[in-house]
Amino acid sequence: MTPTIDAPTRTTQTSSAVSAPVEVLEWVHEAAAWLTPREVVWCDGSPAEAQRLTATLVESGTFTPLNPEKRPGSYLARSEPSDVARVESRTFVCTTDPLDAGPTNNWVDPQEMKDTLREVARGSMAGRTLYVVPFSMGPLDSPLSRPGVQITDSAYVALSLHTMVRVSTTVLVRIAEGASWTRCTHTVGAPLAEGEIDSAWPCNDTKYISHFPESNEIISFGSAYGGNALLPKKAFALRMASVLAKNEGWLAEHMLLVKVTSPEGKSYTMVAAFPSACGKTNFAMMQPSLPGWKIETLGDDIAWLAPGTDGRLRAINPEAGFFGVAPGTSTSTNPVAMTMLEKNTVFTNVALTSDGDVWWEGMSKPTPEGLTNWLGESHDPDSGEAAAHPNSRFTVGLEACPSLASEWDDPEGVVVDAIIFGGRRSSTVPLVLESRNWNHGVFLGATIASERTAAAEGEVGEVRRDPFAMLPFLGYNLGDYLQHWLSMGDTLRVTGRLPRIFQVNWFQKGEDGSFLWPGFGENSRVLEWMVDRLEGRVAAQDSPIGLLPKSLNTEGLDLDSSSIDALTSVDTAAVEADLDDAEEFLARCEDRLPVAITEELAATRIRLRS
Ligand code: OXD
Ligand code: MN
Repeated sequence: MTPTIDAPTRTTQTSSAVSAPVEVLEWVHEAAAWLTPREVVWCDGSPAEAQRLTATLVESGTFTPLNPEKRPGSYLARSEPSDVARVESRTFVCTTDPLDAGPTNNWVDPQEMKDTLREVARGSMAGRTLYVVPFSMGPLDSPLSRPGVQITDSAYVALSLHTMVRVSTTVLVRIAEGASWTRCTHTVGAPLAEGEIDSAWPCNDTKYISHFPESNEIISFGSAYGGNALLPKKAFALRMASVLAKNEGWLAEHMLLVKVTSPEGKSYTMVAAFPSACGKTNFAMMQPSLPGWKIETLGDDIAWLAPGTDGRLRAINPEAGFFGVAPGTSTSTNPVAMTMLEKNTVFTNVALTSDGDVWWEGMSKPTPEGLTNWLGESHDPDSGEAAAHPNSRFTVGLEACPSLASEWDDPEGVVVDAIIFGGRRSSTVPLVLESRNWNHGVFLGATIASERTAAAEGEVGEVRRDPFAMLPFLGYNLGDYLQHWLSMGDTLRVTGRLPRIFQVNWFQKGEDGSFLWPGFGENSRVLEWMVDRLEGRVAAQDSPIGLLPKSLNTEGLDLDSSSIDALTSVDTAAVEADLDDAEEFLARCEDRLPVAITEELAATRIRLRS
């Protein structure tokens, strides 16, 4: 146990001193000497603290309170127009050996990055409050959880952390007892001069989202938006955690987590990896169209998976909230989310209605009159511009979700029955298939590609390879990651309890450009097929790319046989071209690409040609 001393609380905001381990205290003192905040506030995650932060944000103009009769306890924030999404080009993995960051990350030497940041961020908290936020990823005291501490000079970020993770001073006790923890430093990079009026969304045009896996540390400069700033989310729970997971024998994945119950009353846990903005939140809250089926939500973005003492793969959602994409969410696409968002929600970059409520594209038709757009300007419906930013978001706690599964806070996690990989592909990838075995499943994960959306900077619509939906989130070499997945199979195989692996694509389009598959609640038909496979109730049809449904429950759907055929068959030429692209992409791993992946690729080619 490391010694603790009472952390000085140079603030009127916290009523009592927090007992902090010396290592945390020293880190905060060093950061304060470098970043020179006006004051340091130690956060405890209490409702009273959330109220104080909210009041600060209303006072500073960051939050516009919404009409309490329409959206009680809810607020609208508008970011700077330049700070609206994750900035992958400014996201760095800093390892001594560039090969450890691998071919898919922006690499900088750790010392060089530290030296740069020391200069760039010197004094950047001047005139601001440094909030110290201790948090647990996952249920406090779960063997699967990990602690961290974020310092931030953004009240918006500190409040969002209250929703997104379990903020608690108990974490400081665990650190004092010896738990290793992740240091997360965040500054918006906008020092305030004496007497200067603050902007509603302080940030800096220069941004650095830097990860130091060797010292278990993250430093983020210049942005207050989402994954750039809420460091426990993408930076810790995926990039840093993926490294911890490789070293410790578990998996940190960009996956939703759901409990699916069949009409027989039997429950199955499924995890599903999809690239950003492919509908993970809608899937996680799906209302099955098939009678008797039930889906309960455990998580919509990140899952940590580890073999339990029983040898089975178990999962937790390390987060405690949703930071979901608003556009496209409606009572028809996601009624559960619409109920969840009725109150106590922070909206960022959505449109404001004339009666003080929120609106976004896809929420309702027609577009209401008198909207104020995400930039705070009067919206011109004829402009062709969106009123809400395509990456506008809601931030709300897990417990607000009407379909939340009771196991969401279970420290033991849930046993995983099936792993699903998906992407947004208008062609080439069928509606559903099952992998031939674990290694083939890893190959399917390795070859995911998806059409880009607005969740990150870049050309919307362009197909990019996104292995395991982890391309922007992997903290180490992709080749080593694929090997780690293969090795996890070896571990789980010993106990004979391997989850089954499936691939899906809800987004195939017909010649007229419209979606072939109705999606949303109708996706339960695909889950039914998976459950039938798990139970050994249906045979599958072998194909060069995996096991396809012999028949799928399409009863009552307005689908002609040619659509069903397109959804469940193999387009050999398109698959060959896709394999070429995947092969070229994976070749970037050079000699770290596992032989088993090369073998799966070759075997698929042989099957396609025979
Ligand atoms: C997210 C993302 O915000 O994947 O979840 O970009
Ligand atoms: Mn995500």
